[in-house]
Amino acid sequence: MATRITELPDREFVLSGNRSCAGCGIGIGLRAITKALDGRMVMTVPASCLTVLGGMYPISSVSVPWVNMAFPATAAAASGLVAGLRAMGRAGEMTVLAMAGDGGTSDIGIQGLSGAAERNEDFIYVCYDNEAYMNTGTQRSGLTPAGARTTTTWSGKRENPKDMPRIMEAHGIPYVASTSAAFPADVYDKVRKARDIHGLRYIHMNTPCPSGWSFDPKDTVALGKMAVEAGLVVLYEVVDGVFKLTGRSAALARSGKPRVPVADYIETQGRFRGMTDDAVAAVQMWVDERWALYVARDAQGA
Ligand SMILES: Cc1ncc(C[n+]2csc(CCOP(=O)(O)OP(=O)(O)O)c2C)c(N)n1
Ligand code: SF4
Ligand SMILES: [Mg+2]
Repeated sequence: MATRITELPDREFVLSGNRSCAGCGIGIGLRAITKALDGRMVMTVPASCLTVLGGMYPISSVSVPWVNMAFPATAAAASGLVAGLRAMGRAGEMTVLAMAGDGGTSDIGIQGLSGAAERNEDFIYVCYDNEAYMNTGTQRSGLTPAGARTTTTWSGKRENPKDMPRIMEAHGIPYVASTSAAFPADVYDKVRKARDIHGLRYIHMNTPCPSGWSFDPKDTVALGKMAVEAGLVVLYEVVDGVFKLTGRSAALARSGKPRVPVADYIETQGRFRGMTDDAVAAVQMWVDERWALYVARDAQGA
């Protein structure tokens, strides 16, 4: 049964007073992840906003072991941590967690991740997706949505984002999931399930970013939820090739009620300012096609 948010363990591994911006979605997601692993873990993290959240040596705001890694090398570092624990006879003692941003995952880190997935290395990889290179001041990544203005897409990005979970699925790994930091209990349940599976487990987590998306920090959770209501972010998991919608996305599909229009979501954020009606309609069509595919896969379990 799905965990309720009030049932999440009280123990905190992400401490207060960290250096991320107010309202950052990453901390919300990381709290749920560390709770799901009971802190029995070692993390590796590349250059990103997550390293800022973690803090600079000798100060850390996260009370689990953490290895900072070069930008493209997260999955290679995680593979090394797994091999090291195995060599020490300590492989069963803790989970190796690789956690990287959308740029560090879908662009610069994809070769190491693909290699690790091909070898089915025994770690969990979480891509937290704030939809741009935020740590360096908001440049577009392969996961930035169409229409979003960044410092490298002044008039709005033209391309739709890559489907990173499907790329990972194509590697035939045992577990792939899509979640959102706006639903911490959904994050918790997916990491908990992944913890007990061996091999490479990939979890894609949407993390709203008030600074880069240009919205009021108090609205992080509301906007994250709205993205799910619009079908822009879909909650699902694929266990040994079997696809299932989960949580709010499953309820939405079963209700048959209309999704929130993409235009309403776009209106909430400064990054989409100036998007033409045609560009919004194109994104709506893209979302509708993907949603139909998800619903069909859910019905087939494939
Ligand atoms: C090889 C290399 N190129 C560029 C950088 C500069 N850099 C550091 S963090 C970062 C952005 C990371 O973006 P993402 O992975 O999406 O994480 P976010 O900052 O959004 O959390 C960049 C470009 C670097 N550290 N190393
Ligand atoms: S720029 Fe965005 S992702 Fe980075 S710390 Fe600030 S709110 Fe979080
Ligand atoms: Mg990013």
